[in-house]
Amino acid sequence: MKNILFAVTLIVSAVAFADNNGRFADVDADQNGLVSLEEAQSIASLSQDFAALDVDADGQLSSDEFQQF
Ligand SMILES: [Ca+2]
Ligand SMILES: [Ca+2]
Repeated sequence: MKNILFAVTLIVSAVAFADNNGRFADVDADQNGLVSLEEAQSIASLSQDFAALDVDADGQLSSDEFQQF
């Protein structure tokens, strides 16, 4: 039973990761490879976490910074 739960957890994590990767291109509306605060507004929780995610504080999220979301 525990093994099944573990497998389900792995699958859910993998799906969540793939979803996040796909989302970067969606959120990056002008496709410049960076997510601005304005672009981040399309996801409420992303705009809330924006300052924390923007590690180098340049006002843009790189794909690396976005992966932490
Ligand atoms: Ca952009
Ligand atoms: Ca940044």
